[in-house]
Amino acid sequence: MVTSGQQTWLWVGFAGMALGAVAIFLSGQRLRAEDRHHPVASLFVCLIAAASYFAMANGQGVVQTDGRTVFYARYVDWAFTTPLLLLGLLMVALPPLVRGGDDSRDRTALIAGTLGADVLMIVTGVVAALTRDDTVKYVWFVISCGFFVAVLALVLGPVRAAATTQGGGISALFKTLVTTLSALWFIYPVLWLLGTEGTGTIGQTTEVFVFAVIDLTAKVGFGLLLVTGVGRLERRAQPSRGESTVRAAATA
Ligand code: RET
Repeated sequence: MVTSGQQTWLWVGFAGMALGAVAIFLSGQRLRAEDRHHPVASLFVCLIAAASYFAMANGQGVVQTDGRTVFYARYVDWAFTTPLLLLGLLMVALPPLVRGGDDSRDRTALIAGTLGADVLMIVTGVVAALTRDDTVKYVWFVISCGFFVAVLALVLGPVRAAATTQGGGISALFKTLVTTLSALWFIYPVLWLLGTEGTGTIGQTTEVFVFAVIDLTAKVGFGLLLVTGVGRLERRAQPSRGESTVRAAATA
């Protein structure tokens, strides 16, 4: 059951995501046209989450399994928003292509690997949340954690290596973004274990509240950090007309 206390936090989540979408859109409008691809992923992250919070606040996307309340709407949200968050990060990290087709195939493989592992992390996570048998549930949880490790390994390995080959400005922005992202993403499996999906150590209202706070930070906070970071880089790199900031900063 969704209590009225939980509903309040879900409405706060909805309002925060909707306002976040407006804020990201407006800060995106202040970027040069050549750099306005950066806010797109972050904008849709907030819009998708706003839809998910709206559903949950109205009692939708929730099921009772084994006497536990599972908000499966969260996983629908995450299945789309976590790949988009990663795409936003990759758009900053990956340098402009130089060897046309060959580079672009390598790039596509890296993106496919990162997003593929991420989607599997969420899908196996929702299966874990909906499993009644405890042993099977924790096996799914461990499988999901394995995909989480794969995402982190790709982001902190080849993606970080690509970012550091670019100018100091881009690698500094990447460092800020990747530190924020990894610190926040670690909270999700911990909260899952402590919440109703896992051990039920913390109450459901606390869980709904903490999820709303980290969701807002990981989506709106991360999006604003990315867009304002690109804006700062834009002023420093002074790209020429028609040239993106990432390209100018990489060749500076
Ligand atoms: C689950 C449970 C199973 C184990 C793991 C999980 C990881 C979830 C993550 C979610 C990130 C969500 C974000 C949402 C947007 O703001 C599915 C909780 C590893 C990392 C960043």
